[in-house]
Amino acid sequence: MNDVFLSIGTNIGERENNLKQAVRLLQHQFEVINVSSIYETAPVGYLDQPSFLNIAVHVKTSKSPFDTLFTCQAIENELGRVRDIRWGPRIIDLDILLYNHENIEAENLIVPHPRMYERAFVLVPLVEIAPNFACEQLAQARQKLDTLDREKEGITQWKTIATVDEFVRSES
Ligand code: A4P
Ligand code: MG
Repeated sequence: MNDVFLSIGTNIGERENNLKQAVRLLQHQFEVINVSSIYETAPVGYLDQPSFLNIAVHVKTSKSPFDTLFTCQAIENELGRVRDIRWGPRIIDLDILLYNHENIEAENLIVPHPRMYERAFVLVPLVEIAPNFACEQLAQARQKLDTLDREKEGITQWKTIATVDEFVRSES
C-alpha cells in the first residue's frame, strides 16, 4: 500500500460541507487514515476572492500516482468543480502533495506538489497529520514551516477534527 498525502481547499458555498463531501468520496476510493484540523486561510496567488478552508488528508492506496490523480479529479468533478480563473475561487481542489517518497515529473502530474513548500496553507495541515512520518520531503516541509510566520501568512485553526469518522458523520 502506498502512503499519499492530499491537500484540499475550498472557498465557495458551504465550505465545511464541501470538505466533508470530499472526504466521504475519498473514503469510497481510498483508506482514509487521517484528516488534519480545518484551517481558515487567506487567499494566495489570486487575492480578490474569499478566504479558504484547507485541510490535509493521509490516505493509503494500491492505486498508481496517475490513477490517484484521476480519482481526485473525478471527485472534484462530482462536487461540481468548474475550472476558469487559475488560482481563482473553487468549490473544491484536491492536490496530491506526496506519493510515498517519490519524485514524479510528468506532463500532468508533479509530485511533490510544485508549490507546496512555499505555501503555509499546505504545510501547516500537512505537518499536523504527519508527525512521525519519516521521508526527505516531509523533513523539508517541517523545516520550511519553521521559517514561516503562521499569523503573517493568514492561517488560523478553524476547527479541530477528533476522528475521520466523527468528521464525515457530523452535520456541518
Ligand atoms: N497537476 C500537476 N501536478 C499535480 C498534483 N501534484 N496534484 C496538474 C494535482 N494536480 C496536479 O490543476 C491544474 C493541473 O495541475 C491539473 O490538470 C493536473 O494535471 P487544477 O486543479 O485543474 O487547477 P488549479 O487548482 O487552478 O491549479 P493548481 O495548480 O492546483 O492550483 P494551486 O496551485 O493549488 O492553487 N489560497 C489558499 N489560501 N488556499 C488554497 O487552497 N488554492 C489555490 C490553487 C490558490 N490559492 C489558494 C488555494
Ligand atoms: Mg488543483
